[in-house]
Amino acid sequence: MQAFIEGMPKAELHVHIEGTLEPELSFALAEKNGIELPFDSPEALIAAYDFHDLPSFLTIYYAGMSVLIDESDFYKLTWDYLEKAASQNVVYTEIFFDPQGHTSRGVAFETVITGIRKAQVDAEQKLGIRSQLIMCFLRDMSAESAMEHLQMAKPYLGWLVGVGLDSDEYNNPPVKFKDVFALAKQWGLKLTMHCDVNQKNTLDHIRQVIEVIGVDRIDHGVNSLESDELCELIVEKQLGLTVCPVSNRFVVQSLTANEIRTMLDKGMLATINSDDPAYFRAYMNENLIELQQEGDFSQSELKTLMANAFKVTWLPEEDKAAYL
Ligand code: ES4
Ligand code: ZN
Repeated sequence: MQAFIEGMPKAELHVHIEGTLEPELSFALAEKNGIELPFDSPEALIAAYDFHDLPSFLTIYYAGMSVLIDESDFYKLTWDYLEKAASQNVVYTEIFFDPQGHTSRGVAFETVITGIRKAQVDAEQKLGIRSQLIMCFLRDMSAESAMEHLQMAKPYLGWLVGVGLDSDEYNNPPVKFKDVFALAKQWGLKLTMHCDVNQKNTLDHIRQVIEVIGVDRIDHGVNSLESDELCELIVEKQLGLTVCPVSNRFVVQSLTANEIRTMLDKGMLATINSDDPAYFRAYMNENLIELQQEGDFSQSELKTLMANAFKVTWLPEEDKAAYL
């Protein structure tokens, strides 16, 4: 089964590039940039990963970004992720980035997006892994800040396939960003938003992303199973759900294997993803292997999960067909 999983051509649709920052690279960049880390070694840094909910994770995740300063840092971060993903037979990936996590520290938008883009182009040429970029807004910052960042992205629209919404969901509903997402849609960008697992007002948020924002996909969205009506809407609209099993374990102490199987049984387009693989210590293969073990998934179910991912990618239809 492990060999089957490792050998499958895979697509990943929910991975935060800042969440792929490995402790070893953190140390190398800290040294290069003259930044002092409050740990003696990469191992000590990993030992300090103490996540039990979204806020406790996000604190560590944002602190980790402090070593990313110049274009070459964003290049190396992205290159290393793409190299790792390619080594796991990921043939296509849609990558999130959080520009506000960098501009708020004085790093220019252009520095961030150019470093990421150059690595994407090189990785496609040299490693054969194709990728597209999704700009996320931090939902615990203002709608005005999100709008400013959307405007900053205007000269780079050709490098973006869509926009997303991440960070702390508490008291930050999707509708807060209605105008920002409406403009992004007008500009031809695809839309997705996080509806993280077990957040306050989670069913309201899922309803908002579908009915008010009009998203093309939902990130996580596991709690939709609590409402037959929302499940039916998700099936009817053929919305992909980018579920992240190992990430879920930090919030609900489960890889949500039962929920993922229920989604498949209902005809919902569930997909499997790594979210923040360096922090959660699990890339695509590890997510799939652990999920298979928890839920005793068959090869046919795993194939369905991966076919779902290719179906709901934001590739042109004719390119999608090549993978299905
Ligand atoms: C995230 Cl797991 C998770 N949830 C919300 N926002 C995020 N950004 C990076 N990882
Ligand atoms: Zn995420």
